[in-house]
Amino acid sequence: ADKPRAITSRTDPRFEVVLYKHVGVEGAHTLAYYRQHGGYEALKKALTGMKPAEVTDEVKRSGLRGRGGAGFPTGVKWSFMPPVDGRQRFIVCNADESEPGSFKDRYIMEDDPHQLLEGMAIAGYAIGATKGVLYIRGEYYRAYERLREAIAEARAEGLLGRDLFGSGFDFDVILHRGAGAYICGEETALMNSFEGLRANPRLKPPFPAQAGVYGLPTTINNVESLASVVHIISRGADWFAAMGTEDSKGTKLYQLSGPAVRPGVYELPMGATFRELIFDLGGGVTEPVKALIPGGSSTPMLPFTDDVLDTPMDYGAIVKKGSMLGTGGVILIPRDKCIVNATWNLVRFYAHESCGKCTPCREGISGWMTKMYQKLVAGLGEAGDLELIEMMAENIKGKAFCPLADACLGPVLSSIAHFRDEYEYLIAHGRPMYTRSSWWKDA
Ligand code: L3W
Repeated sequence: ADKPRAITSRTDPRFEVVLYKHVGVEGAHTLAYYRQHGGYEALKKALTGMKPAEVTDEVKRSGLRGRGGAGFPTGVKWSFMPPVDGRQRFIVCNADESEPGSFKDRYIMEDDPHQLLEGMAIAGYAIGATKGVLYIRGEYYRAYERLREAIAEARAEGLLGRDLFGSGFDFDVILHRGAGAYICGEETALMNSFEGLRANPRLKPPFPAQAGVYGLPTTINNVESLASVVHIISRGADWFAAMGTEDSKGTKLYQLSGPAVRPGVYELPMGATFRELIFDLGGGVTEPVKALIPGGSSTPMLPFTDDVLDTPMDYGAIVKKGSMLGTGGVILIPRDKCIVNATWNLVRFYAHESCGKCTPCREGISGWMTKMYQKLVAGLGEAGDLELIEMMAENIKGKAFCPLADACLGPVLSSIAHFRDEYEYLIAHGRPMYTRSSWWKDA
């Protein structure tokens, strides 16, 4: 309870906080506050001074890449929308933030909801969508309430609805709550869930631009991506592209959890290093750490070495180290935590969240992989079990219907690759190398 809810690097003189500038400020969620601080000026600028294609070009030039985890270029995605043909089109905001270790979108929605609504309206204008669908994770009730109030305020002031800023452009937002399933963050499962269907992923292609919500042209972006658009339009693509690295532009919301002195959310220019995040801003660690997960639980863990700590947190550099940026949700794993049990915790999560549609995930992750980990953490592992897990992983990888099964293999294969000795110790001795774990009876 004494931990700060969200920290920004506002005190760091090297750069300006953009997306989180008003997060944590009392009253920042109100329309009055937002407008006092320049709110909806970017939307006005787009609607009254730019053609839709110019907005898309500006976002393309900025180099913004999707902040939901995959890093797909946002402006390029917008340009996949077919030519306007009279059919209803949708801009969908994926606010189903559920990736373990990710908690950045939440505070935008709770403390600065108009920033997101403005970003959605600008995106809607760019792609010709008059309807926005804001699909929010069911557990985010406070954020849901704040967004509901913000939508009502914006409608009352004519910032949502008909003929915005006298431009002739109509735009409104439908706020839809999920019911607590991680799979709804997968974009096609999200659309099924929104339509009232069971949240099974759909086959891609067709991509959402061709056949999205109700089979109509749709673009889906993450909360942080849409919030970034507001600033790209108000300050220009060059300003955004001047921050970051060659392949990763702008600022990014990094999340720090685990045994850090100051866990929280930090906004940094793309390409800041893990060391800056963990030590300069996070205040260091409260106990020895052996591994870090760079971008949410789906991204393979890396050993906590000087080489990894000095890696820039951008889309390219982390891939070279064998993992990926993902959502930027950095999780620290203490040295004294049994790695097999830590991994089992994640396997259990994916097994529970699998939708069961495809065999590799249903039988592979929720079935066999789960049984193997249950066996290991019970101290009943045998010679050959690790090879069996690796063989199973090889047969699941790339063969499941959506990324969920591969996401589970991230922690499994990386923990075996970097901490094989811990697995082997547990198998050989029937007890873990590190016993500071609540599950282990004689700890
Ligand atoms: C048109 C093409 N559109 C790709 C679009 C596609 C989507 C975006 C990214 O998973 C990752 C996953 C998690 N024509 C296209 C195209 N697109 N090719 O681009 O697509 P994709 O398939 O690369 O990724 P995805 O299915 O969106 C996202 C990882 O993120 N992750 C995060 C998970 C959880 C959260 C959360 O809780 N908020 O983000 C962490 O690592 O593993 O690999 O829009 O349609 N040819």
